[in-house]
Amino acid sequence: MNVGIVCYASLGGSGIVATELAKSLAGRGHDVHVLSTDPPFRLGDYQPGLTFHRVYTPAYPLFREPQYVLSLSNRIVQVAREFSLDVVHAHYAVPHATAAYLAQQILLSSAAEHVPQIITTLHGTDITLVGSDHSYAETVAFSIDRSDGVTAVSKSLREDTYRALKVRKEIEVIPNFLDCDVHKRVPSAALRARYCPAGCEKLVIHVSNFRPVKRVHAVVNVFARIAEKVQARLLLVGDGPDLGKALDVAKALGVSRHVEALGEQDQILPLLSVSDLFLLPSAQESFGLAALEAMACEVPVVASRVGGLSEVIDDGVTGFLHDPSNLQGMADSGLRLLTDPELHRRVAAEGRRTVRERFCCDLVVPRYEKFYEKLVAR
Ligand code: GMT
Repeated sequence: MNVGIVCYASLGGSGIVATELAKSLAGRGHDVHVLSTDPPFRLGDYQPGLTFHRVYTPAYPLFREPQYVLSLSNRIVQVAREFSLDVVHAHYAVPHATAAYLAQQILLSSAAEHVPQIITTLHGTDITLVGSDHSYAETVAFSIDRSDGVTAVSKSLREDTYRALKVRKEIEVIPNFLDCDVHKRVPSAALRARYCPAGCEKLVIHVSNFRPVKRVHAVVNVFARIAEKVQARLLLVGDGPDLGKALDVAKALGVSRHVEALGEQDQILPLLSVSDLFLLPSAQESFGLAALEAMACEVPVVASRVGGLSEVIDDGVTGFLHDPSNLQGMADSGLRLLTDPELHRRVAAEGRRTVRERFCCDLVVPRYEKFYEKLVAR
């Protein structure tokens, strides 16, 4: 099949999933075309069957507003015509579902020989934060409804979509996934010693884009409670508007010297692999790809019981979930994991097993293929 994949290039779950899907589909013999403003950071080296198409949005001095929807639709039309796309798969509804729908209408009105089916995958904040905003909701709901096929990354997100938007379209749940051959623990004593030197016993980690929804202040707060009982260090991986706030909280709680901010990193497997505990106290999380990556590396996760996280983490078995406001509960679960080696071993192993049994690309990508085939055959 000839597949167009539209995604954001910036660090973020939807771009990662879209890129991994593109690579996996190309590996399975499809002709895959990724459309984005920049090469997504996980696109990696040349791979046969995988082509990147940059979306340019020219500036004009009279416009204060970037015209991304227009330039993206235009690029989809060009790529669809040139490569006879069977499917255009828009990751993140805002505004990708709208641009894809517009491109399809342009192709239909020009009596193009080949008009692709439009698939939209809902990722989370495109519904829960951005898409349901009063300023966008009508257009987003319309564009989702007009997609030929719609998927969501969790049951929770599917329900949120029906609740938050006037969407009637059937939504199929296809969970996020990882390449399990790549996403696994790769221990390194030297790296461990670098981040957890003499005097440090345990390494706690948080990876995100440091936006308010991630509640990074809560990460530091939970860590400070853990650090009262265990000699631990906290690695903050990623960057975003709330990083400064997190470091301020660390200072206020007297744990600054135990906290290290590493900024954005495109190689997180080595960092996860030397860690003992992952904290994810988000306000909302439609899936929690970061938690899945940690579990794949045998790092137990303590997270909020919100959104789709309970579809990824089996509370008490593959990690621990708490109400977002229950920071002491999160700290207690973290301490249990860090001080009980048998519990840690069991939860880490169960987490890894869950990833292997339910979330590996060889299990999930064929579900996307089937979804495409069903639509293309109509
Ligand atoms: O919040 C992010 O990390 C970015 C956002 C995105 O779309 O890039 O993440 C959402 O999509 C991810 C991939 O499907 C999910 O794993 C995240 O849970 C989801 N984020 C939220 O719902 C807050």
